[in-house]
Amino acid sequence: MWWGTGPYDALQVSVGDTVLFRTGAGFHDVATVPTKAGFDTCSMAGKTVVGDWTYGTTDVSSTCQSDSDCCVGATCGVSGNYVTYSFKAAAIGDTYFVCSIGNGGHCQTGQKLHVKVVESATSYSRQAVVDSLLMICLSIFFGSLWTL
Ligand SMILES: [Cu+2]
Repeated sequence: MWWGTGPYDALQVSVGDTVLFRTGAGFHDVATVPTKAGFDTCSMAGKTVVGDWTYGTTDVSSTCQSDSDCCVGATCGVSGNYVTYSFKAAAIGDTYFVCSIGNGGHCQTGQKLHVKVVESATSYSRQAVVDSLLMICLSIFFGSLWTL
């Protein structure tokens, strides 16, 4: 995900997937807002900054360093001249990512992304297997009725 040239369509991923944000070093941050309404209107109320860098550098900013929600573990990284933030889709649900720079100004230009986490593909295929087994059992059952 190139972070900076919105608008982006909502992105659907599976549990266990990772979404990697990559952006120009120190010109943008990565934050989340708690509601769809806040996302739609680019309201930064209740925002959580999850990745932030000193302006024009690949260094994690000092405010980020003293914030337990920001660049936790290995979530923030450097890739050449770019900085990265990786979001691990741990649970089903919606996360509303925005760039909060300019008190929502960057968000207004389309720098925001709705990530929808759905059940993992593996679970879906398991469900399909269960369904097809059920169909086989039913057809055996009905098949035996015909022979009675
Ligand atoms: Cu930005």
